[in-house]
Amino acid sequence: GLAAATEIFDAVIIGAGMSGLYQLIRLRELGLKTRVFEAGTGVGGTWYWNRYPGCRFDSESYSYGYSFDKDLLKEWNWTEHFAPQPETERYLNLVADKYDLRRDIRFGARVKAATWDDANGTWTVELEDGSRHRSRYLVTAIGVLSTPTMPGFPGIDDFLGQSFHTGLWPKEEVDFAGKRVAVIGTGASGVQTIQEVAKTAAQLTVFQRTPNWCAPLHNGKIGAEEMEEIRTRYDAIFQRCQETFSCFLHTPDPRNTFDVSAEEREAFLEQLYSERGFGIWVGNFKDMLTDRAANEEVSRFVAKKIRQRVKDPKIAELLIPKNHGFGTRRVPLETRYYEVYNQPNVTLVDTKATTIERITPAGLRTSDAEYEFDIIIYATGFDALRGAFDRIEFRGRDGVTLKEMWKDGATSLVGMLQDGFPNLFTLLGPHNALGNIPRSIEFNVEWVTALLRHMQRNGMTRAEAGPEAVAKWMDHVMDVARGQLSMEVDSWMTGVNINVAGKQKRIVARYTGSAPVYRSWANEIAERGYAGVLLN
Ligand code: NA7
Repeated sequence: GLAAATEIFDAVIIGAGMSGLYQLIRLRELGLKTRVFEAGTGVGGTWYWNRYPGCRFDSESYSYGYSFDKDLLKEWNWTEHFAPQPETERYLNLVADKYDLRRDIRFGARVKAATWDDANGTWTVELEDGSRHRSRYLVTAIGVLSTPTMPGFPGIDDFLGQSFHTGLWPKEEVDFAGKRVAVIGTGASGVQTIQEVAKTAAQLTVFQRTPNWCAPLHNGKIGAEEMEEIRTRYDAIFQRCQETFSCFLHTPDPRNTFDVSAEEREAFLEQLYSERGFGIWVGNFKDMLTDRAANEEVSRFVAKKIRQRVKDPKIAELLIPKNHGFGTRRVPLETRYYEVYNQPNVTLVDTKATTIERITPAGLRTSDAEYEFDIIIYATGFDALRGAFDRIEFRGRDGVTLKEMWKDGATSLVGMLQDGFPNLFTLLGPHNALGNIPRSIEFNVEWVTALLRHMQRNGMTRAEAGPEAVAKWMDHVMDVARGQLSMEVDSWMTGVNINVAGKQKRIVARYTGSAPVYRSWANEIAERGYAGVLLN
């Protein structure tokens, strides 16, 4: 009960990743007494947990950092076009130092439950250590890909070697030299891990169930001079991120695939394939992700590249997706990933043909072979989007849990407010613009901050999404998803995770519209005095 609650805050933020840190900075400006609860022992969220070899983002570094602090932009140097995890973790630690954020963060504090007390107008937040904390406002900054999932193979705990999930990688260095290593999973994390581990492992066996369409990252170092030049362009860079479809520097080409001659098309695709970053995915012909024939054309081009890069034609065919088109799932960006399969120390196992039956003390067993390993790496992904919410018991105004309310798919008002859950602000909550995520993080944090400022000024203490506004927003979410080829494919983007009970069916799990349209919805609500938000 409330009597047991020891501390009362104006606001509690769950998570000290990129969202939580920035939200803390903004809430301090409002004069709110704020406490952040963070499960890890340091700041960084995604960039704290994902320390696996080769981990980096696929956004251009200079488009990824915070844009709100001009001095920070002057002071910080990115050393690669796509910074590796240690650099981004260092960056977020610098932010925490600069703003002296750690004094308001409690580390090693995992939130278990949060219950709204309607009589008092407060949340009671319960940690796994049993402690309870009361707060008027509750902000979730718990990430979109932050709940790692393990496969359901029997015997996982019997393995006598070392095993790791990419999203829960230890801080200690893991040495692969001379080791027999298995990687299970070939999503973005698996691809980055594989290309790194292949450099030193004695033997690397990759267990692939579904191949993904990967494309070259074309990373490179940023020297002092280039960094100075980039710095002069920051305003334009961040301006561009506000204008593009998914907040990357790349935006769809205004032409349709078949508007141009076959030669022109080939030349354009060659150019995209040779350029840095996500251009080939989000800067391609504008009909590439909605028109089947257009998509097949691009898929054919990328398949040709894979066949050129992989020497053994049988392995090349295994690496080419057959049941989904290019870009209909997240495109992993790679650095010599396909060439890894030309190395004598690397083997590819197709687990659709020969399924993994169990993990054994010595390694693993498939339907046709027995393998021995020193290290097994699970690159098996996350219970994405809703997963981070499902593992905390949020109980709202009517005693209903968020998990119950969302059982057939999450709902919200612009991803940030919930009907029946007063004063719960869900940063990057369901159906938010994703893409180059920090841009949406800044937008979300600033939107929530503006709402709280509005409430302060008007003597209000309660905000909740109104049901009609939620219904209208969700209609829009469903509308924009129609006609997207990605909706026909199983992936975390369509809410499918074979390792999680009840998540086998495709749903509209993410917002498929553009970030500018997303922002215009949220901005319009604010501009109309928070129309559709119940305030008092
Ligand atoms: P992903 O993209 O969800 O990839 C997970 C991979 O693990 C994928 O290849 C899965 O195959 C495979 N997997 C998962 N469970 C199993 C089982 N039980 N057996 C065999 N293979 C399995 O996760 P990532 O961490 O790579 O990336 C997540 C996002 O983080 C990424 O999109 C970036 O935006 C950042 P499947 O495809 O399901 O057949």
